[in-house]
Amino acid sequence: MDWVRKKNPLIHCITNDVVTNFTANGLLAVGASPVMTANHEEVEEMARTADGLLLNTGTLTPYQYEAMRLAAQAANENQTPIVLDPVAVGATSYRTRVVQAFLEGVHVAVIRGNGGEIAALIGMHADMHGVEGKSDQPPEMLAKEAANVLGTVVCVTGERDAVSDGKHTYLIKNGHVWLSRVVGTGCLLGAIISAYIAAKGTNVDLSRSATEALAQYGLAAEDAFARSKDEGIGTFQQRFLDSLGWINDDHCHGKINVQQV
Ligand code: ATP
Ligand code: TZP
Ligand code: MG
Ligand code: MG
Repeated sequence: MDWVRKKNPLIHCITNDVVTNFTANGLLAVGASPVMTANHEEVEEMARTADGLLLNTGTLTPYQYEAMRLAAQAANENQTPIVLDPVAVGATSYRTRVVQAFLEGVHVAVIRGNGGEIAALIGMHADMHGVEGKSDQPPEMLAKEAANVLGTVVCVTGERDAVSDGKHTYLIKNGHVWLSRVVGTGCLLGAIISAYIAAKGTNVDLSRSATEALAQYGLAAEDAFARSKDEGIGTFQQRFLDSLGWINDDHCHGKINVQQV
């Protein structure tokens, strides 16, 4: 996270009601500055000022959808990178329909979702259970297919994570299963990918920047588990924020489990 700490990017988040506080604290921990607003009177101005825009559909309403559209247009005009977390796409037809329509009008740099959400977004079979979702496809194949169909970098997360821009595909095995027992860890990951690519700049290979962000996030979770396994997931959540605050490139040396596939 050294790049993020050096640049202190401002990340404008239009995200869900469940994870707002956790996302803001996680962004601060890695050295970014969060700002949350969906107010139609100011979203365009805020998106123009920001270094990155995170859009998360977790508690999507028609008002918030319009805020996302306005902010995304301003971000596109300003070449500010957008990260989309299509939470629960595939769980209801409304979400699937509006997120697919949204992607026709704007360019997003990175999409991050679980296997079910990414599969549903491209019309493949998805096994959805509210915000949780799985695909029967291996993550690396799904990420590559979705990247080609959507023309963007795609991160598919779960037990193993995959990142693809359609040409280059990476498999990341860092992480811990306890991440799936704390709400908002997928949502925070989207925000941290946004901070990472905002800090590194869009001239740098986005799939590599996203891969690095995922691997370091996973390592922070491994570190947090080692320091909370005798306590439980409440302590794990706090230790995870601690680890995100400490993690740096030196700390990750030799522990990153990434392969190009
Ligand atoms: P879901 O709602 O289906 O849990 P999500 O949007 O919360 O999805 P996840 O796929 O859980 O997102 O990913 C969040 C983080 O948790 C990622 O860093 C991912 O690598 C990690 N993760 C999820 N499940 C596991 C697991 N079984 N083992 C290791 N890491 C995991
Ligand atoms: N309901 C709507 S959004 C949300 C819930 C439970 C949070 C989902 O968070 P994550 O990061 O996808 O687990
Ligand atoms: Mg989750
Ligand atoms: Mg999610």
